Amino acid sequence: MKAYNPHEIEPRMQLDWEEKGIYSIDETSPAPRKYVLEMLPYPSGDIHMGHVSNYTYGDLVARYSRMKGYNVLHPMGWDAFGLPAENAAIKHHSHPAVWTYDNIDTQRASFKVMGFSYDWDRTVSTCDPEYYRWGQWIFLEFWKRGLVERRNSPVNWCPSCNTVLANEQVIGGRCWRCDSEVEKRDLTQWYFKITDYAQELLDDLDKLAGWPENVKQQQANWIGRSEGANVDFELVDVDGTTPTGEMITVFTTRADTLFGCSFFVLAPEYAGLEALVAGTPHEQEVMEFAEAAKKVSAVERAQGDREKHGVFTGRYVLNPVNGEKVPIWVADYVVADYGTGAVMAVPCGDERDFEFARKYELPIIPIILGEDDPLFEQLKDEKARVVTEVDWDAAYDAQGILVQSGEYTGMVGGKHSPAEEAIVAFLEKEGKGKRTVEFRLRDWLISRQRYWGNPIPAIHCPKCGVVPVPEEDLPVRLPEDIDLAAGETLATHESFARTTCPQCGGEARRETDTMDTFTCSSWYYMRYCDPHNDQAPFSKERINAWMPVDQYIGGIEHAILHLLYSRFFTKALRDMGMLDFDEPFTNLLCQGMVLDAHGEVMSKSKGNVVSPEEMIDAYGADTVRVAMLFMGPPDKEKLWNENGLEGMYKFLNKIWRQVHDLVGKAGDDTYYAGDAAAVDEAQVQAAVDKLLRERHRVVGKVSDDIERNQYNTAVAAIMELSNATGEFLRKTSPEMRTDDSKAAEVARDVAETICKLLAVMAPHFTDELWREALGHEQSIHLEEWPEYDEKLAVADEVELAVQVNGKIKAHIMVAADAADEDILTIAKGAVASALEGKSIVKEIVVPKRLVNLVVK
Ligand code: ANZ
Ligand code: ZN
Repeated sequence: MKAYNPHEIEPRMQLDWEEKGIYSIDETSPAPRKYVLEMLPYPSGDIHMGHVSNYTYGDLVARYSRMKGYNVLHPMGWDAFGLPAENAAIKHHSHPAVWTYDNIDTQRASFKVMGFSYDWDRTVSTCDPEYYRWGQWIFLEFWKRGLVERRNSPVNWCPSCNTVLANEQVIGGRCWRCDSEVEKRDLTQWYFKITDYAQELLDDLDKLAGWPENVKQQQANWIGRSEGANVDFELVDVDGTTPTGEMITVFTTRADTLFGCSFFVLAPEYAGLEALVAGTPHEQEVMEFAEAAKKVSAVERAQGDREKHGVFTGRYVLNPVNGEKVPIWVADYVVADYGTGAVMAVPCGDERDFEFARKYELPIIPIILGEDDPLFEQLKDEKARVVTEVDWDAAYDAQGILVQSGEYTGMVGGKHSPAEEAIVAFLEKEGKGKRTVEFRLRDWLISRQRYWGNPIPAIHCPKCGVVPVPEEDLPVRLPEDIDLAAGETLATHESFARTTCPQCGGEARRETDTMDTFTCSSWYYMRYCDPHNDQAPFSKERINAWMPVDQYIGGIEHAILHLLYSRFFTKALRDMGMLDFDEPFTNLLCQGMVLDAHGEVMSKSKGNVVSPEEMIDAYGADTVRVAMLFMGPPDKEKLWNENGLEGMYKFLNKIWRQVHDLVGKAGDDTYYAGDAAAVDEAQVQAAVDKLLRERHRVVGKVSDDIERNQYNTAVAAIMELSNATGEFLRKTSPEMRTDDSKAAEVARDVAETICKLLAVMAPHFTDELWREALGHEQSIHLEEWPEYDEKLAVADEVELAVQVNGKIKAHIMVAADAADEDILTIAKGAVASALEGKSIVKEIVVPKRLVNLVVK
């Protein structure tokens, strides 16, 4: 038997697969289709462990699906626009395209070395004009349908990336990419109206049974639907005496708490703020405060634990339920673009208001109580306000009973409570309020002030305004001659920016912003269905045939951004009549991070990055793949451990030897150490039966584990089959495995089965065994997944009584053909407590009846 040599086998197999095109798709195949997709990588250069795990999982699913008889679409591409390319180009005085395509070449080569089964003919690089052309086309279609808007508003600006960011790209007040603190700037920008789909994006989460709960929860929170009411408070004049007739509206989910409103808060950006304080003694202080507070990002304002700051404006509004005068403050915990940017503060019921009231010594009026509150007995029938302070250390934000609330006293209050409904009904009747629904989701800001992105196809004409680029002029190509290092931008690139107006023919300027790269990754998976189409982004027929994606695999960091945007694109394109489904990804697997051996995130700065290339050099790609699969459930974090690799290499070597031995090709490496002449027929029969049983059980287990995305236990089950194989090999001679006996038949079947099960994990290794050791002509990757018979997987079981000194102490179930030593082990375990401190002097096994242990 020749030794296992991955370094010789792997490149040879890769070449063979490519020459025979075994992973290319046949669109005409009548087989049922399956679309297996991994999130496309950013071409950052070398591959890292996250790539190895993500793509190993996806490749397993694709290979398994093919063996199960599906026509599988399993493509790969590159999310190729973005800032790193631009920054690298500036640093090296080169061009982003050069850096990007170099890196794509490197990564493609690495993926080939890993043996991933992609149809390379379907590759999409988002920076390719043949791709981004259709991104521009989709932009224009969105525009026609009112899904594109250009507007001026305060936007997130990253001073280090020199560009604006979408809300989704601001994480904890910082830039998602470079971690710099994000500033607010007033700018005119382009938006996709994702909010038009807020309700459907929320509702359809219910259709996604194959998505992890936590991802759906994060999306639901991000969309953030709130049912409540807009309530009008009338402004009092500057002297604080006369109502002005002018209203300030708040959004509240808790109209039931109106009787406890002790102050009123505006966001620092509130549009009417300046007019409110103009010419008053408070003007300077308020405007200075507002200026400083604008720097606090929306995300930070939403964080409950941040210290809050505010100032009194000197003005008042009137509470619509009781006519009370309420002081108006401005504070940094109110978000400008949620609701109306104004809040009725109820410190007894809202934690943020509570903290603010404590800090600035504003009244905390108890108007809703739990029945176990010490104040409850005293106030439960109290309609008037008699208590205006509490000694609580937190707000009461649960359901409770209203007190000191006029005619509503005694009603159940809380979100969606009877009291809330009654008070909103009253306000609506009085014309002081209106039921409404608020979403936290904001429109998607898609314009970026960067070169390396998809140009927005618009033209600014001094006469006609903002005009779309005509479809026949697409794509608007990025100019190649740009000197980014010298500070040149699209806006300063005159030959790009200067153009003529498609409507009036007059002199005009191109839009020089590019689109957020997330627009490119919102539909790449659609293009894979029809990648060479030059008439449309894709044909309806092709896309309906392949989509939705059956299994999508990628990082949890995309739980909101990419997945939400893709869902929006799908719905918008559906409404344009381009496709016939509502959701792009039926099943989603979010892989857990691969951490170092100490549980730390791998990073260049920490110097703890493990290089997949080095591991492949040492052990071959197959070992790396199976070791990765074995490390743990794919959706959990995994600690990378070098020993796992060594162990897996040994395991593959063991399988190599066993498969050869099973078909009598191990030569001197055979496991058999016995004397063929002195064979015990019954023992051989038992070994054959047991191996056959294991074979069926393990195929069942591995199939089931793969269907449930539990690849680590699938590997473990194959190890169990290997153990049973070892036992069998020790008891049967090579001759017995090559004649026409039952033993030989089972041996060959098990050899083929092991190879097939492992084929989805270690594709080169198994293909070599399949052809070289098992003598097949064709690649194993054209074979079918092994069948199994559940009935053969379980041994007949019998019940045995277990006696200790003649007294029955337990009953056990054992396989009908279990060996005495196995029965004794199980029996001793079952009566362990009766054996404690005793020594066994005699062990008796009466087959199929009982076990008796004599102890002293
Ligand atoms: C009075 C009240 C009393 C409130 C109470 C809550 C509890 P969700 O559920 O997230 O929609 N709010 C409204 N607009 C705001 C803004 N622009 N910035 C910060 N907070 C704002 O939250 C709705 C509640 O958040 C609203 O209901 C309002 O406070 C506050 F016991 O009104 B509530
Ligand atoms: Zn014009």
